[in-house]
Amino acid sequence: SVQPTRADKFSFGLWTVGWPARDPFGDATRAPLDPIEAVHKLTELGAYGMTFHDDDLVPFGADNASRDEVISRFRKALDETGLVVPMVTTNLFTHPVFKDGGFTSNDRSVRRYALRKVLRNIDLAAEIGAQTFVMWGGREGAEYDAAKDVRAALDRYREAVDTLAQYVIDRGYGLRFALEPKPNEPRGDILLPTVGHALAFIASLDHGDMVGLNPEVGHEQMAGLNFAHGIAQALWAGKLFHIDLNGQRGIKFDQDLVFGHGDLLNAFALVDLLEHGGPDGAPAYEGPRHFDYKPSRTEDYAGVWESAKANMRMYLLLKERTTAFRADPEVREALAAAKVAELSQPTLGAGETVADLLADRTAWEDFDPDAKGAQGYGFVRLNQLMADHALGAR
Ligand code: 3MF
Ligand code: MG
Ligand code: MG
Ligand code: MG
Repeated sequence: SVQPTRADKFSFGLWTVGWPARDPFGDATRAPLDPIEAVHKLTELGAYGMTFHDDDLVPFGADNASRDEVISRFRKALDETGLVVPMVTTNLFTHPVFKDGGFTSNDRSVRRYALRKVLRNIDLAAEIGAQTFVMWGGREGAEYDAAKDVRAALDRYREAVDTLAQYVIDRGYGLRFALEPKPNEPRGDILLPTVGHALAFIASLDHGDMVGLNPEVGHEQMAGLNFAHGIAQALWAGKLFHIDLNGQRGIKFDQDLVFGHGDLLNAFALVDLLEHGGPDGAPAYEGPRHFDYKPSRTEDYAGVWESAKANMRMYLLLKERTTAFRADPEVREALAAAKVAELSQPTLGAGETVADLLADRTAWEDFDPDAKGAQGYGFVRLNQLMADHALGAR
């Protein structure tokens, strides 16, 4: 069915449906959205969760009394609806104090303040029952090469993440961290620009076991990269802790379109991987299906809720189509002809040594590279079958 239910684990950032549509060239086109209304509306539409930045819920600089009041009002709405908060994230990018970064600002006092802000937010995340704490370092970067010592910045980034992870251990919180890569925007160049850069960074941490990724469709596609490939590598590394689903049309500014409204075939491949890429065709990812999109600036609130529905509908349509794709006997035959499963077979035999390989005449002396070079792989036929299924033609 393409009717969303809680079992689908759809979640939305409060900053997505709540985006008043201010952009660098124009004013807001929508009035602010009350977080309580967002909780009720998203529940009605079939979502199971909502996520937020500290400052989405409690305005930056609010005093303790008003902070407590906002949070208790919000918790009441969660209790009434049963909506959960699987993830909380942190805003180290809006206030001018973070214009040169939070964890990696050249100014040490700003770095200390950023850590304090995040520690406070981690307490809230644990209190509200989140499992994942996402960190997107949108201001951790530079425009000018001489202005940033990138190796020192990575040292400070590592120091910050390890410090926060140690705090989570000391407090006994069950939280895990997920870093969100992005190549640029708002900084000219952001640190940890892609899934691959972030994986290499995580491998250098003291508490790397508690730290994974929150990759976003558009962030990889902004750099011309294949998102489904990035997710496959994150899964391969055991680091897909969370995901930001949305749409992007090629290498340009961060569009944050509805999921599937950008590169539809890559979205098909992604849902196929998430839903059927585990052992024996089981899902490869069990976490929230989280949307981080922006309802376009042209939309009023009716359009906002239509776009929220569109995200879930696109995901469920693709889930349905990928299930049909996997069940189609002709697809199975085309996959076999393309030797897709043969790649899972180790290149050396069980117990085979390099000496054995050197002694195997079929691997070299009797191997006919010209004959093998002439063979067709049938990949285009396979891709057309995928396109047929994506278009509902089979
Ligand atoms: C920016 C983003 C961010 C992150 C968020 C952490 C404002 O392009 O994607 O959204 O997703 O800060 O979840
Ligand atoms: Mg984004
Ligand atoms: Mg985006
Ligand atoms: Mg995001």
